[in-house]
Amino acid sequence: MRVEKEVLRKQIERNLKVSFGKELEEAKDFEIYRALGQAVMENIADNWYDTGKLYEKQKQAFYLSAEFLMGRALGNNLINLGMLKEVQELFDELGIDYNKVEDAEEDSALGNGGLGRLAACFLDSLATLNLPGKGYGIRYRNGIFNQEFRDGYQIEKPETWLKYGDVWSVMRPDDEVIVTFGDGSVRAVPYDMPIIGYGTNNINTLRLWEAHSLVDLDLGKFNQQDYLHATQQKTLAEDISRVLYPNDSTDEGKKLRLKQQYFFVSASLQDIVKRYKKVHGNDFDKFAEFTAIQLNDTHPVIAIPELMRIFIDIEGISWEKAWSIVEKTFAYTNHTILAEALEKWWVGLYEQVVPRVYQITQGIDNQLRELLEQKFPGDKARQDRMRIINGNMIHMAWLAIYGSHKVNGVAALHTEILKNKELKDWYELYPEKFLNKTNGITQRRWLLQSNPQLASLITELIGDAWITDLSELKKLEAYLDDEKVLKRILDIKHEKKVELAEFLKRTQGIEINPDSIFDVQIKRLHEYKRQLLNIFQIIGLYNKLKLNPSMNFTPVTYIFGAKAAPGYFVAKGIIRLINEVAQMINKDPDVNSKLKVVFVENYRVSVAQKLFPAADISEQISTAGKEASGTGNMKFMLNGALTLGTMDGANVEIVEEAGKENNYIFGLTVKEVEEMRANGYDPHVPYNCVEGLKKIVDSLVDGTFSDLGNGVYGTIHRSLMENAPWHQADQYFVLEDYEAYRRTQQLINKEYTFRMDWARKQLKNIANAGKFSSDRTIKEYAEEIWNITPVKL
Ligand code: B1N
Repeated sequence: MRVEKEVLRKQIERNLKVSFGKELEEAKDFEIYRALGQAVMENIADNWYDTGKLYEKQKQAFYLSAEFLMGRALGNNLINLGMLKEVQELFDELGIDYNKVEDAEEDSALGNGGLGRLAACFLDSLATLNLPGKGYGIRYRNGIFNQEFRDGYQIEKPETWLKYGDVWSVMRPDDEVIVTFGDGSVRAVPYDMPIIGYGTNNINTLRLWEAHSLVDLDLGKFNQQDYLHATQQKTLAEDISRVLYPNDSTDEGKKLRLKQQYFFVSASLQDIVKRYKKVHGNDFDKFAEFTAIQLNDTHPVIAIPELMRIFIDIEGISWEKAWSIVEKTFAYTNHTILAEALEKWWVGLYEQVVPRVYQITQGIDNQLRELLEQKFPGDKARQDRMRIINGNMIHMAWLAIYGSHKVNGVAALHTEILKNKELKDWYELYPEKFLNKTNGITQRRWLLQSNPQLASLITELIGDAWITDLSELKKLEAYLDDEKVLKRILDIKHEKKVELAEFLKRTQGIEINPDSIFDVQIKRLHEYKRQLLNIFQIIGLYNKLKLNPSMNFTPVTYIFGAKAAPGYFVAKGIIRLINEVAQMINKDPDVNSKLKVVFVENYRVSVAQKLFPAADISEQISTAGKEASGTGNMKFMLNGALTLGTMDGANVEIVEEAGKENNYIFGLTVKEVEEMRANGYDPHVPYNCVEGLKKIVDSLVDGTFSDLGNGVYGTIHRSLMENAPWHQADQYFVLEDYEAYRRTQQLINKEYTFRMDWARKQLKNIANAGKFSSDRTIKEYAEEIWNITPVKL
């Protein structure tokens, strides 16, 4: 988009005057950020409107998701509009520090982790590819909590991104709808965010719903001076979109969570049907020809009975016809096989919250039972396993598969596990429904924006086509033996490490050495992701360095970033342990020139953008079979970090593309994990046999470390060493994989010193990251699931 610098300056000055009553010279960074954001919104208004009109007559894909983890918008929007350079020049002329203005924006953090960030990357790709697609979700007033450390423990603070409103959202009062629950109705008010494609005029939309009360104030109660109850209804309604549930990969099962799900699903479907009728009238025969709805995990799956309700009760369509449209409309993505994540609702709760939808869900369950008796006559066990309503619980994944025409996993290995294990019964019933869609990330945010130095080098070498076609990176292989290029890759990595070191000094007062290896594990805290394995290896290293200070060793900085679900006791204990080990090591003059441990506080998208480019090693060490895909692994790869990982999730495909010899793969495979489980794994074997391991494990309970009396270290120790009714000892194979992990770390420590060989491995990874663009993923969804085609403004 071409906007003259002079015009932009005038817009900013005008907005500062209108919104804040200030001249440019008096304005604070935050106010300038707002004024610039407003100017962007003004400049895109026509294209945004025209894109909406253009899509009306097309088949559209609607991405229903309880989470969108967008991060900051300013830098990304300016880059995608092609305005960043002009803005930076203008700010230079005006003596404004652009970076400070960018930093004034709060992250939009309406998600927990990978699932929410994937949704955000998908929106970027849809817009960039000129695909008629739209996101629907919830406008949580409070996103994922802010994390602080006190005594090494995580403390949660409310996140308040909407404290001063949001410059990127536009309220659309005319599109308000009513959502009705068993105990009353609320207003759903939509806010639209523009999703600006890179190098195109198309501007897509993310529509987020806010819950409001039908009545603002009970005047009767107010007049009786009962002020608390006078606003009670308002508060109860607004509670629905108040806060994001902070669980990643666990089911909450709470009434408010079900209300949130039904709230945004019902509002979105009403919106979709209304728009369809505007163009096609009451002819619903073509509904599925013009509408594709993707269900992002089971969180929006109540959409299946809800669309049935709308068709039958409101549009007067027969059950049979309604069902055939529904099946053709929906598709479902599964993101995890963890048992604790599988959503099941208690029938009593579900019936109370959505009574009519419950009746329809019963109807769907009955219909499925008939089908199962037909397909598997007499196979009572199988029929029971597959029932949607079973033992007073409603199984949302089964509802999703039955009501969708396509079901996908998020990496090749994950999809195979779905077909052969977790969803085997369903795969046997509907083999044609299942397919894989390996996740991806947007190179616009994760390379072009986060690592402009590497982006420039790449563009200098192979041109800039990679920005919208990441497979172009393959051309970088021509430089594998070009020492000048390899040297520049090393220099850029060093520059990003210096930038990160400065950031950590400024924000946490910690000094780290950019010449040390930066070994980074950033992801939600979960036992299956095995941050514990990482810190155990560090403790072992510390013990060894203490005994042998002159040991040949390349200095390493271990960097962690992770939030724990507030109710996840063990995860919070692991955070405390990492912080305690960090403190012990960092203050020990015997080792702290060689070893450092940093736990980055309040890890989030904007901080991730500084961490990925600075990493030498990408820690992807989940127990094989547990991580559905991972997407951080792809961001590291694209920025030239080598993967230290297990054969899990998309790691498998990463090393398939870049070569095992250019990464560091270790540990049990899925098959080996299964065999060990079947043959009875006893963690006492590695505990007693692996050198140094007993001392590490015992340090949890022998007084070396202290959990300050809450008993969490004891709990962790028992979870490793003792069987319990609900899990096997060391169910994530931390002790079993320890030695292989330690050896691989040792190998890295040596190979890192061969700088040119290391740089070549980096380049191999970068050059083969093309597959992991979300552009590729979205093209596959568009062609194989949604059947939508690009239409350019
Ligand atoms: O989804 C990501 C994957 O890359 C990760 O491997 C996977 O763990 C993640 C309930 C989840 N699976 N399930 C969730 C999130 C919130 C919630 O309330 C489950 N997140 C994933 C993208 O495919």
